[in-house]
Amino acid sequence: MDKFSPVGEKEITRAIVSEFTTEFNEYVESDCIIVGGGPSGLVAGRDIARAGKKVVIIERNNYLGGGFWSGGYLMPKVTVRHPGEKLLDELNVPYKVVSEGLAVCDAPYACASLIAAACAAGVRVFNMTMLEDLVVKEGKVCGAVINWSPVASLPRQVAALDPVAIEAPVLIDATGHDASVVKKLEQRGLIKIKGEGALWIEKSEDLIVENTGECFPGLIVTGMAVGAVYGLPRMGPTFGSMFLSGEAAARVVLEKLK
Ligand code: 48H
Repeated sequence: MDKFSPVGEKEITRAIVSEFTTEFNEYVESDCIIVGGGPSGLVAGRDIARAGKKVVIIERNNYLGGGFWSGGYLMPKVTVRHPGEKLLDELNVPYKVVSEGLAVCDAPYACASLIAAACAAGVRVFNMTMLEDLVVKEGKVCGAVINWSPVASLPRQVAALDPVAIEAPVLIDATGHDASVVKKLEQRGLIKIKGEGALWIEKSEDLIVENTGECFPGLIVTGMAVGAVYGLPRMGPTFGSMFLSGEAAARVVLEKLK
């Protein structure tokens, strides 16, 4: 049996610290910052990175995927209404067509495949990192103020820590129901959020995709955050519009970066 190499504590610590700081330094300035690593943010990131752009996902949890892991209820199956299954085809995720226009697949399989596709495309991920505020200059969003997630739960007197700013000409709010990024603008009276509407599956998904776009100069909104901003009906446990909204957000970003 092969023995492990004699590498010890200090080499491991240096490997992590130097790799992270080099990468972080490089991504202090990106083409696009995506806040939220759920399905819409991952799809958007994948497509933007595939176009050769420098894109970073800021995710407050230690895992990516958001609500995609659990799919629907406490039953890890994801439903996708047509044409959302095209993404499953691209990712080679097996699914079953259970009725006309409705596919079902395993949530962990689909979520893991999407994360792998985003990473393979070149998306950088800063997890355990949360958006605290925005950089807004002359009426345009042009950066994110971030901090490590555990800092948020520390008492103020313990953690009198200054946040960290990173820059990009365009940001995406992919924070789901919370619309946390747009909320930062609302807190300053720069925008008004309508709040998510009640469930209406047949209406919801087309509206989410149609309304995906720039909601404030420099800020694109995608996924469930679109519903929260514009007061659109929600769709419950079905995910096709999250994929299509992520694709639409990427198209808007790439157009702006031209
Ligand atoms: C860093 C943050 C912050 C922050 C939040 O909820 P998500 O999965 O979002 P979407 O829009 O890609 O997908 C929504 C889908 O999961 C869903 O809930 C559906 C389809 N619901 C329908 C219905 O009717 O209920 O992911 C958002 C991600 C999460 O991972 C959060 O942890 C993260 O954003 N996040 N990350 N800083 N301030 N706020």
